[in-house]
Amino acid sequence: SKDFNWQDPFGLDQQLTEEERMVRDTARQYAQDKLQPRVRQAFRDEHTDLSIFREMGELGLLGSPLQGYGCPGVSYVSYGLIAREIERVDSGYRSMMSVQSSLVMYPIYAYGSEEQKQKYLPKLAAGEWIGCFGLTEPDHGSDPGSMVTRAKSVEGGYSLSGAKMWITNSPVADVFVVWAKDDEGDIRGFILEKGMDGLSAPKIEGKLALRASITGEIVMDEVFVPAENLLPNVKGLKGPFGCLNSARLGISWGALGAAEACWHAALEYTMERKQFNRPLAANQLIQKKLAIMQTDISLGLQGCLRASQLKDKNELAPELISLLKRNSCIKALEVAREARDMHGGNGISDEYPVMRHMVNLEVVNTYEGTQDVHALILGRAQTGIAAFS
Ligand code: TGC
Ligand code: FAD
Repeated sequence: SKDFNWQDPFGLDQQLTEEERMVRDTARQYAQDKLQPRVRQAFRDEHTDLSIFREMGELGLLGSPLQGYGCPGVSYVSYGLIAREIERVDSGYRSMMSVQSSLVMYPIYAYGSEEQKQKYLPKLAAGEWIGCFGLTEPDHGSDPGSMVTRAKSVEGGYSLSGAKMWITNSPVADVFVVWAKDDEGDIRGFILEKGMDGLSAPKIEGKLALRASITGEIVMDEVFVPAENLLPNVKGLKGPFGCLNSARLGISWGALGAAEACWHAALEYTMERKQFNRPLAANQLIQKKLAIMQTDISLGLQGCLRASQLKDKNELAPELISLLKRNSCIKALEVAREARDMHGGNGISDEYPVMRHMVNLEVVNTYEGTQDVHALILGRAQTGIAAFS
């Protein structure tokens, strides 16, 4: 009989290419050596460490699946493996990476002019510039198609007015990819830059989760945006959704990375901790919880691998991304809550990672489409009926 690897029941490792394993090892080493030691204090102080963008840039972790313009051009499997390793430490760090990669660099790469690509991508890839993505508005979250931000045609370009809400990185961003409706009512993408007249990005205070990643608004009061800053090659909601297809795939891997951290912490803790004169892990109830964690995580990762391989062949349907994003978030939250419970009183302390992961995963479950919105996308695919509209 073959050996059973309890940490990797499906042998995910053997299904990766040499390059994917190398990328995974680079990301893991960076995350464990450089991010893990900083996260507790960063979360406590609500501190976003901007040097992380540079460090990630140097290792090729920003815009990693893009080709050229200073990007490494690795597979989407590798992109997912990076997200998993970073989020094993903290969902906020993965957020910084995935917004920059999938929501800022990708739209410039996929919909931008040659001049835009040359101007922005190398600096974003190096982490010299920080980017943010403005789709959500105060009154339009799950339904971005109803956005009210306007791009009025004016001499030489556009005048943008409106507000975006809950925007990762915005208070520290140099580059803002903003979605707004033009005079015809079509959604278009614009590249704004820090310092433009009428543009501000106040920080949102009082976040109880994702505290290592800064979040803000984008307020635009007749910001003049030159015509050359319009993303020329896309129109309509498929613009922002095209970016979300990559970001959501990364989140599917990432959330399971956070879940793995919680599972392993729960195992270690219950092996060490004794009650009633024996390790907690000797109890059937505890072992069953560990088995459920192992099952949900390993099945989920196998799904992510399959989807990313399809993405690498350009054969991935957005509905499968919805299925995985939703499943990973739900399962990761369940794992984190159980792991928190298994740590007893210690579980609420930041000496242990479980409660931080648990509250972070509440955000991950909400952004990039809530679990119920993804359920409705899957419901529509089965019934042909769009229940949200
Ligand atoms: P719907 O009628 O379904 O579609 C409108 C147009 O968009 C196209 N489309 C897609 N294209 C590419 N990929 C996809 N996944 C697409 N989904 C839709 C569609 O083909 C259509 O094109 P066309 O040419 O026919 O016009 O649009 P709807 O308004 O009915 O959409 C409903 C719904 C619920 C599916 C959608 O609005 C939705 O997904 N809502 C969730 C909003 C969301 O995910 N927001 C994310 C904000 S960004 C963020 O959270 C970043 S956090 C990152 C971090 O910090 O890590
Ligand atoms: P709502 O849409 O008001 O939803 C509230 C509840 O109602 C949810 O449970 C939802 O599932 C449910 N609901 C909504 N519609 C329906 C329906 N038709 N049927 C049944 N239930 C429904 N956005 C960006 O553009 N860029 C970013 O960088 C970004 N970063 C973020 C970072 C953080 C920390 C957070 C918290 C959010 C971020 N977001 C970002 C915004 C995020 O995408 C939205 O919060 C999310 O899409 C949900 O929108 P909402 O908050 O307006 O909730």
